Amino acid sequence: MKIYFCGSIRGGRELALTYEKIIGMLRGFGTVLTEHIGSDEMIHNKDRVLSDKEIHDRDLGWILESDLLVAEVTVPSLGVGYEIGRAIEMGKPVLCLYDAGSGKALSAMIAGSDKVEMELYESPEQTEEILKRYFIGHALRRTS
Ligand code: 6K6
Repeated sequence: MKIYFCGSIRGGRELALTYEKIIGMLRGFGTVLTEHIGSDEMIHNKDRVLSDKEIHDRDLGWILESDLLVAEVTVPSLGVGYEIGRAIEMGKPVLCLYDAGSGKALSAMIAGSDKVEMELYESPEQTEEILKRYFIGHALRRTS
């Protein structure tokens, strides 16, 4: 199972630690293609040498290659919104995680889309239960 995880980079890094925790949990369900999103150091070291076009083309290639996309959508990010839209176009399943206690507004284009599965959480630890439920359901849908 190849998982593409999305989280804000240039939109703001205040939830980087949450991304790191979610990526750690996702590793229990498959290969995370975008492990660097949880680490400021990796983003700077790995991508400092890449142009924006190279980052865009590489990331789209990974979305195409992935089995599903998991997006943390609390911090508004143009890149995350774009990736969700492109993944939907490609027919990929999309799970969105949103911190309901963050006080941040979620775009209607995500909250109102019936092409994404939206899950609200109030602490990063809660996402573990959400992911377990989602991946068990996903595996069942694939075998039925
Ligand atoms: C280093 C410092 C600032 O930017 C970088 C390197 N940039 C990126 N590296 C890897 N993935 C990226 C980069 N910029 C955007 N992305 C993709 O878009 C990721 O897969 C994220 O899910 C999403 C973040 O978009 P923004 O708009 O918040 O940057």
